[in-house]
Amino acid sequence: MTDPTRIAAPAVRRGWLERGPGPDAARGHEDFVEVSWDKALDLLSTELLRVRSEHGNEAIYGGSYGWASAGRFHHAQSQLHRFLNAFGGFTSSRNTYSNGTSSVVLPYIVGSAVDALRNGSSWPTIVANTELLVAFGGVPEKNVFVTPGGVTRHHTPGFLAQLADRNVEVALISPLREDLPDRLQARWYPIRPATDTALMLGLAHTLATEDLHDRQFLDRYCTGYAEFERYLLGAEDGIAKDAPWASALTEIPPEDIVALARRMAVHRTFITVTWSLQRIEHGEQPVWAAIALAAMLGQIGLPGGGFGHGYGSMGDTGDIGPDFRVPHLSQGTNPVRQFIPVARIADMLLNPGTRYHYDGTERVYPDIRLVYWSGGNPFHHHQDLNRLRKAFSQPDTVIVHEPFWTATARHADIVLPTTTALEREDFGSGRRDTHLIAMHRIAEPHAQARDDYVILGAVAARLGIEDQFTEGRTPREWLVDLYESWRERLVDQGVAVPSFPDFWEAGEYRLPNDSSERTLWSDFRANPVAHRLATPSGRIEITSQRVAAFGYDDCPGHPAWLEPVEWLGGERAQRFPLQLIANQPRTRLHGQLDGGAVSQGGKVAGREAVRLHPLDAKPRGIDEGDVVRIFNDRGACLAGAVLATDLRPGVVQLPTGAWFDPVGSLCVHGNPNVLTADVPSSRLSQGCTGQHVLVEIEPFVGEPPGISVRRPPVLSRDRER
Ligand SMILES: Nc1nc2c(c(=O)[nH]1)N[C@H]1C(S)=C(S)[C@@H](COP(=O)(O)OP(=O)(O)OC[C@H]3O[C@@H](n4cnc5c(=O)[nH]c(N)nc54)[C@H](O)[C@@H]3O)O[C@H]1N2
Ligand SMILES: Nc1nc2c(c(=O)[nH]1)N[C@H]1C(S)=C(S)[C@@H](COP(=O)(O)OP(=O)(O)OC[C@H]3O[C@@H](n4cnc5c(=O)[nH]c(N)nc54)[C@H](O)[C@@H]3O)O[C@H]1N2
Ligand SMILES: [Mo]
Repeated sequence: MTDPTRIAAPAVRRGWLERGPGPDAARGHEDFVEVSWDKALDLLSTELLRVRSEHGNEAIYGGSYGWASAGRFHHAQSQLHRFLNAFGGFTSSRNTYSNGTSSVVLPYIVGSAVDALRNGSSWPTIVANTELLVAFGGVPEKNVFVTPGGVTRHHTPGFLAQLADRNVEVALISPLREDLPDRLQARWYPIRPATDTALMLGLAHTLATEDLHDRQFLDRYCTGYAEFERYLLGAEDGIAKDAPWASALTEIPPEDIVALARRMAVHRTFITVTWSLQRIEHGEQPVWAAIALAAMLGQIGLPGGGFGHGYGSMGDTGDIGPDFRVPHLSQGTNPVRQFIPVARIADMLLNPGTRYHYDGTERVYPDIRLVYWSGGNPFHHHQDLNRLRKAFSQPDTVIVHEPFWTATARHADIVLPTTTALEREDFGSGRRDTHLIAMHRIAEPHAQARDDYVILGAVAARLGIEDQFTEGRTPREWLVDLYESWRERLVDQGVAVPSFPDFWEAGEYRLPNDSSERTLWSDFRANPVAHRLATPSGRIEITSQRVAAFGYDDCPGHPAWLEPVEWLGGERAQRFPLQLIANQPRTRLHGQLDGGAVSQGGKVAGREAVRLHPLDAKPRGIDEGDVVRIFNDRGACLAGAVLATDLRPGVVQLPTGAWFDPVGSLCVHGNPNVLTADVPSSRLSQGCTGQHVLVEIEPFVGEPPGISVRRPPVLSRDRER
């Protein structure tokens, strides 16, 4: 709450204040001038009006991707979208960095992305019925403590303990042993990163050639298996995707692949794929191949069998709360149709007017003049940050609301300090949560910080849209109103819900209708006609004619092995021979509270810890605790070395989230996104591929540069104040 990097007062970049709006390479390199709230809000409203009248609403990019903090009413992105909609709309973003590849490809395979991503089989059903859990990417326990909106009960660790108690057999397929709790006694298959599809194909080939596949299931519930089988057998390309073939790519012994396939065929088998597997080049393939594999086993729709996505990726996956909408603020509607797939932000800013492919269509990037961000940190979440810096020099104006001086705030022109969730009132609940909690204010706003809602309300007043945006309510009045209208609907359905004052005092309300017994696609299995999937065939499409018809060579019509660029088996690995896994951090949510004690406690030599195998460290002269330089041809970062044997040699792990702290193209703090490539998963989904990147590592010689991002940028006071 009182970190030195809290933003104390509205601030304007000096160059923007002195020279006015316009593209500027100085953005992110200049000092700031603190101004009064009135001056900041006047500048902001005048600039919004200028951009709208000169370039139209489409020139405003308000995608504003990011998590912000827990709480439903003060959700920063919803507030901003509601405001911009009232102002006439904005260019928006689609999908997520989390599962933006799956959310585009799943509808072609199973008719909907929502089913697999939100309504997956519940943990209790899995615990009670699964005999063999084949976990691609593991079930990383570090990830399950968060869900958007704020999760109130942490159930997943308990379910993992139950799995261990029942001695469920687990195959952990991951380059990192720690992706599954030790107590599960999994068999570890330390796969070469990015080759899961090859392993799945090898397993599928074994099932097909040993006649272990469920022909009846494939006939009745699926379409396009025959074409996929021809690919498996190598009918067209002459390459059988058999266990030896898969072994050469995955570096898992062929006999282990065959043995695993046979075990999968005789047991109730649950195949899970973490979201990380689709956050890479050709990320559609492991998801599609896993569904094809589960279909061949014929257990989709059976309790404890079939396919699951995102177990261990988030707290809500498999959780037992109801499928329920808790009170939330309406965003209104956006009159502007223009959007981008969210991870194409830098492409859009750098290439206005350029054509690109997306989901079977050809689109054109808009010409953005004003970027408005609230509740997100693109200098955390986007790839190739040196390229993003160039992209951020393009617009006329960048506006950021933040509680902290993040790198994104430092790359803005107008920076407005906001409260944190601790400094205001709200209610919180995550998807599949079992409770709605009252979030009481526990501290006064820091310095001059204001709620996003209050800031946007004041801008709305200057723009003549205050009534539309605020409807005349204070935040407390909104909370009461949203809660009470939600309560009325439930009471009409016969559910007992306390009044707002009672809820607020009790501090929480247990939501009705737990759904602890749940099997994905059980209805479809019971009656594939009445519950047909929303695919063209109504069935699971192991081959999709629609996807095939798009003609994308980076996403053909059925699951296939497509060689990525950033992998250990390719040409690029000769220059950069280590595969860096940039996964979610154990000690924080993304870049949030990086200055706090928990996150700082995990740093090594003041930088983010990079874990590497002694077999990779020793030949490079790297010892435990050394400051190392991690680099490739896009950039470099410093990190603190930790030697570990629970990861595959050749693989190094540096989580995301160290605040970007650039000195030239070097991040001195250890943000992996200076290294990652800004390339999409494919032309189909245009999803984020930040999980993998090839690098080289060397000891850092000499005195390492200090960390400056732990202090605010240089600030001076406006003379008029
Ligand atoms: N290399 C690589 N990159 C990745 C990933 C990866 O696997 N590898 N994963 C990606 C994924 S899955 C995601 S979801 C993204 C996450 O990326 P983001 O969601 O952008 O990251 P956060 O750090 O959560 O950013 C939220 C920001 O909101 C601010 N904030 C908190 N409360 C408030 C508030 O009330 N108001 C306002 N205005 N701001 C507030 C916080 O201080 C914080 O800076 O990162 C992606 N980036
Ligand atoms: N503590 C914490 N929890 C979080 C978050 C956070 O920032 N901090 N972020 C949340 C968000 S927004 C999201 S979207 C989810 C993301 O959930 P995920 O994307 O599933 O999480 P990651 O930790 O990035 O990756 C999970 C594991 O996949 C493994 N993996 C990487 N590459 C490969 C591969 O090629 N093959 C195989 N088999 N395994 C591989 C890695 O070892 C990694 O630990 O996490 C959520 N949970
Ligand atoms: Mo995410």
